[in-house]
Amino acid sequence: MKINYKNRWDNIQSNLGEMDAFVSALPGNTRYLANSDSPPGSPPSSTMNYVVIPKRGEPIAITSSLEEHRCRHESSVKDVRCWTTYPDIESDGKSSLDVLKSTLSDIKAKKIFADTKIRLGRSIGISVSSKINELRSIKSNEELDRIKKAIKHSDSGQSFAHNLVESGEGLTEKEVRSEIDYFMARKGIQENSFGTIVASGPNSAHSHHSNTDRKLELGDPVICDFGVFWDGYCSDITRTYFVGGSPSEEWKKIYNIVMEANTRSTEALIEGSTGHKVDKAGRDFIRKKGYGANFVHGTGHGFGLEIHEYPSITYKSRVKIENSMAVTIEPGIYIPGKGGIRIEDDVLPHGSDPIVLTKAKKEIY
Ligand SMILES: [Mn+2]
Repeated sequence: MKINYKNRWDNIQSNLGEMDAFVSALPGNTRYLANSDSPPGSPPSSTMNYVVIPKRGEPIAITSSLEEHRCRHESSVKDVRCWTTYPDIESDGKSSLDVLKSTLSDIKAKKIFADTKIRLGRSIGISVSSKINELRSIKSNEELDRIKKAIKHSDSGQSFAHNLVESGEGLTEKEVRSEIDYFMARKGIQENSFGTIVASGPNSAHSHHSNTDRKLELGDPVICDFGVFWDGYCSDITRTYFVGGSPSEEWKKIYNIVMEANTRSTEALIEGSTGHKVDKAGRDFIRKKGYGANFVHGTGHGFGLEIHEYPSITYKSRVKIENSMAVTIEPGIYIPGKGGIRIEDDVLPHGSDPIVLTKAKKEIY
């Protein structure tokens, strides 16, 4: 199913009010408006510096000579304007800002919305608007199609990781990471959503660990947190496994507290609820079991074109939950010096029956 860019441009235009144009400069947003099928890469995070959506007429993309040909090939925007500092190359200006200024003058834009601050001088009134984040948070069927494919590959990566970790005594975190990444790369994924995290034993107490040469020991909890891009959209999943396959009674107890918190927050993800209530549902259970101080992060976040996007599901979040607002639910308990457990799913609000998109097994211990 093809992405309907015209729809996205129309939505932006109908939210312009008194403004003459919307200028997008953030990579997730330029991809949303002009090129969703390519993953962000690293670098560049987008082939375009700016996408301009005028009140009337066709959108304009601004790119550098380095990216021009790829941009013309991949972008849904037909009017591509190029900047370069090289005299041999035909261009519309010497910097992205030069080309943006001349473009805004061409379309006679005096007042604009932008997704971030841009230094345009005094002649143009600029207001920062986050409306595009809200539009992006509600996923269309075409987007969900891509997200589900990304999830399918990270699910199979998890079932690979499950076997590897349980029988992986003596392997280093980096070795486990490499095996998981290679397994998913061979399945034809575009790229990883972020650097795959394998955190073992005491290292699993750090919610965002960077992989080390530590060798997996029998009985260790091992947090495996990763995701992949498929046709420009990503997935994000965490499971915790135990080396040897049989955790101590204490770890088993903590594992099942996190499982229950995951279930409670997932069940609270209903249309019309709030981010706060979703966070509180799992957090209250963890607190009641005596681990309130060990759940050190928010419950989840939106994902799609980027691994972290609007909304965030935290204790302070006021966001109203809407159908098809794809988010993660990822409670965790971390005990400094000992280790941690995190169980993360990708979930889609759907009336009062949220749909858990991630299928990798978690009822394990
Ligand atoms: Mn996450």
